Amino acid sequence: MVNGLWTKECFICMKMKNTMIIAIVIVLIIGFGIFLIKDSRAAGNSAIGADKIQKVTLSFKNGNYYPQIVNVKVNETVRIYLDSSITGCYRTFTINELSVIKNIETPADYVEFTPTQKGTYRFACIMGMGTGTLIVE
Ligand SMILES: [Cu+2]
Repeated sequence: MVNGLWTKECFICMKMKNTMIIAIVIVLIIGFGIFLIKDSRAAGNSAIGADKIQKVTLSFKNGNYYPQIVNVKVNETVRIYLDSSITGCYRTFTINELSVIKNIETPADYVEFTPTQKGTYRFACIMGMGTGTLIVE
């Protein structure tokens, strides 16, 4: 009788152990799945970071480019967009010292360059009416 009860308890005990193992396996699978999703997202982010394009959009405010000061990092590609508030000759964007000159025809268009030296550069429209400062750090 006592022996029989013990066997029964042990059977329940074994069942519980199996349930625990299954539960642990499920938790591990879910955990691994989350890890994979996070890992793929991280890979996506690093891919975006890998091309390191510094995107800047200028607009028109108080008769000039806005913002007036643009800060960028050295040796990383800079891409400058001009939004739809910028019109006329202000769309022909120049940075003489960096040999940048481009008529940026639409807000989707841009001019791209990579500053290789730290410093302060003047950007301007082709006629020099609109101006601003590019700080390369
Ligand atoms: Cu101008």
